[in-house]
Amino acid sequence: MDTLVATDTLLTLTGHLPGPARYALADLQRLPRHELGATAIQCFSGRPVAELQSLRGIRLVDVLAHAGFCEAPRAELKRCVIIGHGQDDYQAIFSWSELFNSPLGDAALIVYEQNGEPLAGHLGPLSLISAADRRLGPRNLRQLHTIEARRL
Ligand SMILES: Nc1nc2c(c(=O)[nH]1)N[C@H]1C(S)=C(S)[C@@H](COP(=O)(O)O)O[C@H]1N2
Ligand SMILES: [Mo]
Repeated sequence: MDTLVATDTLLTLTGHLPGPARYALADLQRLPRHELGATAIQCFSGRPVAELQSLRGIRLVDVLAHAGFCEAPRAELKRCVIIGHGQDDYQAIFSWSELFNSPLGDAALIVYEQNGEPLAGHLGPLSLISAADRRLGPRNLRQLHTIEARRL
């Protein structure tokens, strides 16, 4: 694992990992970038929340791999859930299987830019999105600060 910049931490990875890992924006931007085009965010109720032109970030699987999560035996990984925590204690929850063994994982992103701009105000500086979900509201977590790998 690369040496990480501990100051200006925007994201912490904790839980079932070789050790906690802290990421500043510059650390995240060194991971492979992933972009989404026009994206409609709706609540599970169908209420429109936002129409975005573009999003830019990194895949959740890439940051988990970077932090050493995938080094655990697969029997343990299969029992893990990945929880994104927001500042307001809202949580977005994924399983190892959907992230690492389904197409859904390709589109589960930690976002640092929307419409070409850093995430402003109550949205950021980081958010999560699971762009292959039917309705994107529930796992479009604002103000993401921690990713927890929890073994059940
Ligand atoms: N941090 C955080 N992110 C969140 C939520 C929340 O309560 N807290 N609600 C989610 C849900 S279910 C929806 S539909 C949208 C709602 O966005 P809005 O509050 O801008 O309408 O944010 C999503 N992201
Ligand atoms: Mo929602």
